[in-house]
Amino acid sequence: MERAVLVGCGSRSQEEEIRSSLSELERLADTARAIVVDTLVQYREVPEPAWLIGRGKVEELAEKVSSDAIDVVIFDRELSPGQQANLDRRLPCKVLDRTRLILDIFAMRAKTKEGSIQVELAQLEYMLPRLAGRGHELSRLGGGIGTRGPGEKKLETDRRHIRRRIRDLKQELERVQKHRRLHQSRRRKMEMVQVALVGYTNAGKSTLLNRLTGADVREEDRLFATLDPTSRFLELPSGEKVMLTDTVGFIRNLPHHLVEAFQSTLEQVREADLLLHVVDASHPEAGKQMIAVDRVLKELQADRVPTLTVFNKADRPGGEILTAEGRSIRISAWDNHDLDRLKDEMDDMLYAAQIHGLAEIPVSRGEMISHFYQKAEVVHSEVDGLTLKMDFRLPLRRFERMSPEVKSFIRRVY
Ligand SMILES: Nc1nc2c(ncn2[C@@H]2O[C@H](COP(=O)(O)OP(=O)(O)OP(=O)(O)O)[C@@H](O)[C@H]2O)c(=O)[nH]1
Ligand SMILES: [Mg+2]
Repeated sequence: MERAVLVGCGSRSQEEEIRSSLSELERLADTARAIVVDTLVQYREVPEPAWLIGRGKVEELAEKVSSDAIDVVIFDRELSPGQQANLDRRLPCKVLDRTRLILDIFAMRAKTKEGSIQVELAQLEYMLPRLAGRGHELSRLGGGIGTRGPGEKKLETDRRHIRRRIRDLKQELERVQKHRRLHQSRRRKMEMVQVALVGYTNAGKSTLLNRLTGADVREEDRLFATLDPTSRFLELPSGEKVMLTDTVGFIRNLPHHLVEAFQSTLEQVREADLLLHVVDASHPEAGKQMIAVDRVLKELQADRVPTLTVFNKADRPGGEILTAEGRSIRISAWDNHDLDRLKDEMDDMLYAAQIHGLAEIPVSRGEMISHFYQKAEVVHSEVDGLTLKMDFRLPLRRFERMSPEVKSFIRRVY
């Protein structure tokens, strides 16, 4: 285990924010398998351009590193390439920032090929401007936190090699994604109604997927337990089947390179018919976490997707009184009755809108007639010569997903 010191900074007026962000950083450091020995905070109105924190504080830090045998100093803010270089020179240990730590955790967690490539790309794009020809200094730091690539292999630190590696990874990613799209049969997916679980890390997304569908995704009281999306069928009380997908959790100041690298995985969020925004309502910072999630959804252009806010962990005493912009529901993922209420609510949001229609089908097309009887509620039907005329009713969403061939028998919709 590596011994770490955490450093937070900002103006006095942000004291509370700085404290809570630091306690989150501590959980992140723990996830990356570091022991947090100490935490320093410096209040300054304006950050020092060359060092982020004041020069005196840097000296204090350097002393602590030597006397307490510290392996790594982790700053709670993103360091500019210049600040990184100066701190690297002055502090006799590894210097990381929040972004690099999150990237490192993602590297530990990546399981699938696609996930691994995406993380490594984000890591290299982050590192490139920070090397400034000093690749040898980074390699001097040895391994451990901040240098881990996917599968715990060491990250490339030579600039020339990094550039080539980025090019290769991008090509490989394209190939892997093409392959995935082919194999998951996009057409079939399009016909399925998609519901995506989104939310802050540790909100209970995987727990909900497991409880609702009997899936077996790892749920853990840790940050970023899930990286790769898992999808399962879920049958709603109406009998409609939807595809429910668990996604990677968000966090405040989610590294931009990561959001970019995960764009294609997160396509499922943008293309979903419904989002379940899961909130840990027992968390003292739940309100802020909701804002952070909304921000990422906007960045992913998913802020237009209909959303049900799920205030989870209602079995625990709550911190804040929470409200959501659209529809919301309070539940505990442990409570079966609550899960039924949640499914009813999903049904309502997805299938309440109904349409009526009139179809005319030749009586010889028995299979088409039975298709309508299966998919729609036939209100009235009569035979007119060689044609069967039927008045039917069905959820709008199901109508939208009918194939052009089926639709060609529909004369009127109202
Ligand atoms: N008390 C209580 N705990 C819950 C509830 N739902 C989930 N948890 C716990 O919260 C922790 C996080 O749950 P996960 O399902 O792993 O959270 P997640 O949103 O998938 O987290 P990431 O994958 O890290 O983004 C676990 O320890 C769960 O057991 C709930 O309704 N009540
Ligand atoms: Mg999860």
